[in-house]
Amino acid sequence: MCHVCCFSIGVDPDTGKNCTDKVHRYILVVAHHQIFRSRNNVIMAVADIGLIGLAVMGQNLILNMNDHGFVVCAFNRTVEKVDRFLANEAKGTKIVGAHSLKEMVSKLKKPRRVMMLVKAGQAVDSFIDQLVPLLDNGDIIIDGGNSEYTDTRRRCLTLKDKGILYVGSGVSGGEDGARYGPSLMPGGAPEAWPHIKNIFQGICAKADGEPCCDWVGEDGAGHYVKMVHNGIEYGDMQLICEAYHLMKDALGMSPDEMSKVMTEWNKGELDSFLIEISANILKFKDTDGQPLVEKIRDAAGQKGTGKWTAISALDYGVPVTLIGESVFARCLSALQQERVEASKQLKGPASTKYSGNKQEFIESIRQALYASKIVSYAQGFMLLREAAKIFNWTLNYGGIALMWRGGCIIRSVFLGKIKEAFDKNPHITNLILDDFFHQAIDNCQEKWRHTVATAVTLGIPTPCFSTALAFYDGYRSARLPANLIQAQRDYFGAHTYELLENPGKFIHTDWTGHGGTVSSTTYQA
Ligand code: NBP
Repeated sequence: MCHVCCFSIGVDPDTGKNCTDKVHRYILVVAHHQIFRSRNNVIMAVADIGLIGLAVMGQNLILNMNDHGFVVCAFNRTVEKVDRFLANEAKGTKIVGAHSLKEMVSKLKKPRRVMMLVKAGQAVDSFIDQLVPLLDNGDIIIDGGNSEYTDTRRRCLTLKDKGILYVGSGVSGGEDGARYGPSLMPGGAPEAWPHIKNIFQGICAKADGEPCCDWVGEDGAGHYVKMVHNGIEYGDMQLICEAYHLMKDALGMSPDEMSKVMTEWNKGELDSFLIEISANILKFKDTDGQPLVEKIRDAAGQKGTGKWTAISALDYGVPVTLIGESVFARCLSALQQERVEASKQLKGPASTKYSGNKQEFIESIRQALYASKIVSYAQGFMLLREAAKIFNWTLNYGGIALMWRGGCIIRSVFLGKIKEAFDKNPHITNLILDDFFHQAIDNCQEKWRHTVATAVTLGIPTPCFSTALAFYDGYRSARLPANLIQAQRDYFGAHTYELLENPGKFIHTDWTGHGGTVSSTTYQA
């Protein structure tokens, strides 16, 4: 008699005898069921989470989850990649695979948790469409890609009607972060959080022992916060590039010298991942012994999240000038051939060399970088505050600073100070009004101005240092020249204006003596 039949009637297959022991009979029947189920392709729900997308982020996140004791079921559109992954990177782990979404879903414990790490856009919608018929009420779909927050809002709403809990989570830290601890920014259906919290807070980076992951807010909040994070990343990168440009052109420093300076900066208030890698990049030599960085074509690429942040800032009327300039700086860099031609014709100052004290100017640049960075983060949080108002999100700003404190590309010591500022006063109007940052800008102000003025004199572009300073001066101005703009608008388009002494009451003036008294309500200029 075969083992299955023996088990089914309670016969010990080794002895052929009827088993009278109750417990043993029970074990035999359970064994029978297990063999029966596997022979009939009834699959056991063994996995804590399913993960779709076996490119760099997906594979590393799966391995990270496995390290933390979670059983992951892997799936990918190109199914051969599942087998390849199981036979190589995932060999010897508890990771299981699936050759179809149906198989993956059948291997998941309930409520089922499915995370996607696929190309943002149509691929996400396509997987959602295929998953929904396979899932039950209360199951969870998580999108860990760089999706636009507007898409995440739409998906949250649509899936809510279908009883599925949808989460859009920012994932930052690149390949290494995904493998050993990313910064995670989940938002969406709040009912999902208790079911994913253990996994998310288990695998994320830790800063001073605290997880760099917490619930961000409703619908698109997670992806919005990730978008602003990426915008700030654009700003930080451009600021470092401006410091590099000044040291290289104004001071004539070599990459090795600049690397040493950045290594020093990384020991103080600028301590951050991006300064650290910039120091490493500057000292990196090509096979011929020459610095590799100087051989790289100066045309920056971009995937869009910086641009989305700037668009969002324009949409909601928040002056996020530094991120905007950093996106435009990449656009200008991309016109490389045009610039090469223009450089042959357009003249600047006779010399780009700084004639003052080199060490003092290096310190000025450092202070300009620090003050500009403070302005950039202040602008980023202004945008988050406005978006929270518009979308009715309850954002925990100190928590967001902590999420960015470790694991992600903009991780830095500085973010700890931002968390402290929000802990002290969660309702602070603007970060630069916090005592610590206010004082820090005061300390840097003179050298910041000197750096920008020198850059202008020498003809070295520093769009982000400059715009940060212009923002600072604008923000601290009780009176700006916008009164003239209002007068101009009213002059040519009867747009009306308010008087200082009577705010809220809009009036129109017939400036030319031949205009009418009717004001405009529709024309915008
Ligand atoms: P990619 O962004 O390169 O995406 C590769 C994955 O998307 C593969 O699984 C691929 O399947 C799948 N895919 C594509 Br491409 N088109 C598809 C379609 N039309 N339908 C279904 N699946 C499709 O991978 P990644 O760099 O690991 O990034 C994953 C997500 O995480 C992206 O949204 C990315 O923006 C985000 N992210 C990336 C990083 C990073 O450092 N790379 C950091 C943070 C966030 P296939 O194998 O069959 O082609």
